[in-house]
Amino acid sequence: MEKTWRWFGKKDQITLPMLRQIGVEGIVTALHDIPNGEIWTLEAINNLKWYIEEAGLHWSVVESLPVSESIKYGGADRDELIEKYKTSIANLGQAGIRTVCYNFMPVIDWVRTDLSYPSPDGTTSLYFDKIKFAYFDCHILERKGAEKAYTAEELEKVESLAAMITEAEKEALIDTIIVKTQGFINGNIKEGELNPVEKFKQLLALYDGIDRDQLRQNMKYFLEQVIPDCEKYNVNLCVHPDDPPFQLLGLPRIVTSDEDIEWFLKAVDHPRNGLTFCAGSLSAGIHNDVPALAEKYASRTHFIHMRSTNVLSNGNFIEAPHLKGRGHLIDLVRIFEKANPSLPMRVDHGRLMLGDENKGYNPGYSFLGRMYALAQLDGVIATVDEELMINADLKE
Ligand code: DNO
Repeated sequence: MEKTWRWFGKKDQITLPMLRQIGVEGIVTALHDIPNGEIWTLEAINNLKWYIEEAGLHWSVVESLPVSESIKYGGADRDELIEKYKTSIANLGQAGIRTVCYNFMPVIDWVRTDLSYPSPDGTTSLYFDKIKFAYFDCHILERKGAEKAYTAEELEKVESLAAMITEAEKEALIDTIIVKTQGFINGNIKEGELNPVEKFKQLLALYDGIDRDQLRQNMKYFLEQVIPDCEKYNVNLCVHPDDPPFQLLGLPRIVTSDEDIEWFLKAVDHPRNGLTFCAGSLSAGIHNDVPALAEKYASRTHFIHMRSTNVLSNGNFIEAPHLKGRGHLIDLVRIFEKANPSLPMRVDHGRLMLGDENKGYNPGYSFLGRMYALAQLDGVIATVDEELMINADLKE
């Protein structure tokens, strides 16, 4: 595997020279300053590419080239936006950047309710609490019909929470779910948005009447137009699974399971149409057997996210230490090293440890926590490579 790292551009306090010191080989980044839906010009791409190369690294993967909301729900301007997307793909291909990650999640990208959930060892990690999320859905968004998504027992717990939650806790929950986790990844709601809940409700309304089938058709429509350009410009396009991989807030989510993955790969059956194998996202769905999915889809995987979770009996999930939990990352290294030892891989979502918590990193993207996980994975990769007798030349 190529060891890559998600770097948030020139403003990232974790600098490229720091990354070289810890054994990172390739960079995963995006043109974060370009508004969603606008063209990535060759000039802007090359500027960042050369900056990375001057530090002795290379730009391995784009994460993400965001797919505008209108392409997902099928708005009137979707063809125009797809044309712009195609131009960005062509420019990336011309600059020699071969792997582009995106997602097809309506309105909201990844979802967590806590950004620093304490572990007994003193580190903290990200957490999803189903009751807090249901409270957000039923009491903050006041979504019509929301109660149908939860059991009577869960709704009872939601009411108990509603009776004791403070205003400050409520604000923090809103900030976590729709602002802090979304802004830094070019999401719909940015830091500083004055009325995030109202904005969020308007976005949800765009999907009224759009079910899983319709969203699938819209994804197919998008892929049918974009994949020929990926072929022409030698770009691997790889969708990120929905995180978490289940339905939320009445929105359709269509990259959640074996059946879903098989569907979109067949919808446009071309090697350029592939998957970002995010072990963390997939493992948060109790229906997913992560190593089995890796075996099945290794040949259509273009990029790997190494992360793991544990799903609790009450429906909550927690980010597990990287070598534990439902992700089974050791098995995944074996599977992917055998399939293609040059696949780009990044560790995802480190814990906050040893002072990370005071640095203001983007949620999930600590320095020491991620470096620790990378070192763990590095050891596993070296061991597996020896087992498989993969030599250094093969990894060129
Ligand atoms: C969160 C990330 C996601 C991911 C996008 C890819 O930490 O895993 O935001 O980058 O979904 O499009």
